[in-house]
Amino acid sequence: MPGTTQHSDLYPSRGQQTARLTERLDPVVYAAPNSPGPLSPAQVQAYESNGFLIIEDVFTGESLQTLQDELERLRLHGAQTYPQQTITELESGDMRSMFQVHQHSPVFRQLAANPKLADIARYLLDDQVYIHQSRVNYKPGFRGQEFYWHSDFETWHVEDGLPRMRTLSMSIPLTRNSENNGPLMLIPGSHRQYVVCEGETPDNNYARSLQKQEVGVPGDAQLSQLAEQSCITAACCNPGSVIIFDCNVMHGSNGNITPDPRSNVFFVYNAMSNQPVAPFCNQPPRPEHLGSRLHIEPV
Ligand code: 6CS
Ligand code: FE
Repeated sequence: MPGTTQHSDLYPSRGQQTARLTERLDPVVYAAPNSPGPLSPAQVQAYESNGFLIIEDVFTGESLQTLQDELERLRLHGAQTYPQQTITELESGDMRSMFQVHQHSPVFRQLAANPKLADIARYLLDDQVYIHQSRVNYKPGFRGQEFYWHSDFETWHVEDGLPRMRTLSMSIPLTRNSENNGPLMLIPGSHRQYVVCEGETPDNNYARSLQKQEVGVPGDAQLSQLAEQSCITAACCNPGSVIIFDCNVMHGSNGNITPDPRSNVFFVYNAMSNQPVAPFCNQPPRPEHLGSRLHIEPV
């Protein structure tokens, strides 16, 4: 039962912990070796060793236009209807993120369940999947702020109570993600190590962390270690491509001072067998729109 029993913490972080790298205890690809599925063996191999995979131009033409129209509709009208789910930029007040789009946007709800995406998630996690979190990140032009380096799993484990690494994200660019407008940057291979972070989780941390994350981010020494082991990669791609990344890969993105927004829609697929328990910090769980606990239905 979520929130009622104590569960052993396989990935302690924050609180009394000191910053360090530890080993990942969970598989990356849960599918049986060489089992047939929606990805080629080379794609599975690339995902397993890098912790991410980019599939170019999955959505094009009219289907892409529908997604781009929905992005704009939510940007213009979403904040009035869904104020709780709307995150603005700290300084400019522009729209930064809109959460829970798989619940309140029919277009994005359909996209999350599209077999082109969901079949890959089911294959890699070897389970039925549901959406733990969804959001649009607008990364507006001129004054869009960065997302500092982090592992998503660290936050979803500590603040939301996801017990194991059996979770992945799909980010679908809806504008061109270029080298200039703050594309997602990843450290290949970093998903094999868990970065233990320092610091207490403040009350209502999410109210601040979604504008500027300061807790649950790697120390300078740990980030340097990871970056020395491989080469930071920028996921530059066309709108309609799909960036699939493991829940524990180290990633972040720079600010956007170009006139062109870098806008992506983002779904977090979690294995049905990995549903949240009580958070691994002394805080109540975050609200439903940041991490599903009540609405857990296989897509
Ligand atoms: O809070 C979350 O769920 C996500 N957002 C941020 C800024 N960091 C952790 C995680 O990716
Ligand atoms: Fe992230």
